[in-house]
Amino acid sequence: MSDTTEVMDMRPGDSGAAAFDVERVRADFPILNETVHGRPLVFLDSAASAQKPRQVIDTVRHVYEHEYANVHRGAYHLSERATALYEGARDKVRDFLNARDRKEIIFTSNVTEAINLVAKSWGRAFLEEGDEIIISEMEHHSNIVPWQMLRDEKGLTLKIAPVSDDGVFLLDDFERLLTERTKLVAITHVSNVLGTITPAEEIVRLAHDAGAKVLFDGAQAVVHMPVDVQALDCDFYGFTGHKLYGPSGIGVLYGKAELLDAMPPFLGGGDMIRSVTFEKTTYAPLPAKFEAGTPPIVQAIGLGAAIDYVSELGLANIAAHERDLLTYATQRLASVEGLRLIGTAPDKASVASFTMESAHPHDISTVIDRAGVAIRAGHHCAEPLMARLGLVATARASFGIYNRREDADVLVEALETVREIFG
Ligand code: 7TS
Repeated sequence: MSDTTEVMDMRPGDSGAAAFDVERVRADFPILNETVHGRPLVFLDSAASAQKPRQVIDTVRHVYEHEYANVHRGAYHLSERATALYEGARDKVRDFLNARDRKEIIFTSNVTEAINLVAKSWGRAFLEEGDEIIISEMEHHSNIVPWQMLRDEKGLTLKIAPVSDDGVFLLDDFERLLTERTKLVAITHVSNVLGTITPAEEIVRLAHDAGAKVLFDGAQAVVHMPVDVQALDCDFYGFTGHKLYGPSGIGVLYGKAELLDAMPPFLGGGDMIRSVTFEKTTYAPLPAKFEAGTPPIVQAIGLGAAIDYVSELGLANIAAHERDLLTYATQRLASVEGLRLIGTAPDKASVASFTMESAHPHDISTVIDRAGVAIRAGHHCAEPLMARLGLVATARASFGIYNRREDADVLVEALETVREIFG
């Protein structure tokens, strides 16, 4: 974060990230022309699901109108074209994550399914009673529940790495949890509630030194910063398309080839087999082994278009733009009397959770909706984190590529109305 003097000098019209033309970006998102209760939409809930640029919408429409058929099946022109587009999207994801090989990219329906795939396939095959898995206090339910289910099925131990009151991942405490029985560390790369960017490189180094594999839930990370799975050296990495300005219904699991090769299939059915008789089935090689049934064809192609879109903007430019927004919004929010920011780690993505003395987060959200401002209120599918922080809910404003400083101003103005109503 910039120093205070710089922050105090900021004005709404300033461009903090020169390489980034936010107005040009905004022009690509048709939904930003909507009005809500007669007011221009101020969308601050991209952490739940991001809006889609024209380039993604047009791609999806074009495929349905001109290039749609089932993939990997037909020896006819249209099916071959759809297959080329679908497999082309896999190449884009490979590039985006800098995976070594395209067969390390498995399409799923979302990150939840990606994590479940690892739990149900790798976990069932390779973990034994008494083995340990470490997650953290700030996980989304989708990186908690699959491991609890596996724990109960196999007699494992689930250990919880703590975070500090301000939302910092406590690396020393994490290190102390590692033992020779630790087989997996499954941690979020960016917290959806606190915005904390976890120290991924150090987590991998410590976990690998202890002989454990590492999975990152990258749902909130890939949207805010460049991710290189080879540089990270993580074993699994999952993300979800709809937060990355792509369609819903598509997610990605990256896994190191040697691990995915050794893992049994997750779901059985068409497309994942080499041959089937009633006595015995042999399985297709990667990545098909993990893609049973007709996949989310157009969603994957749409994700490819979203990756093209953010790559053209540049993930480093996006990160700089959002850092500027977070700094500005943090300073503006701090001016609201009775408002408490939840999650103030120094290394943080553009997510601002807060509570207000006078109003419940649901009331905050309902009141500011009247001003056209969309935020999320609730436990954010992170109930254990809420319990750890002694809260039942927070209000959360999350900033994406199309947000500008004015959005933070409208938010703060609307929060002043909340204060007037609730005292
Ligand atoms: N992991 C993290 C860190 C998330 O933020 C989310 C969604 C998920 C996993 C699940 O993603 P899905 O696409 O599989 O559903 N988070 C949120 C949120 O913060 N508000 O709504 C959804």
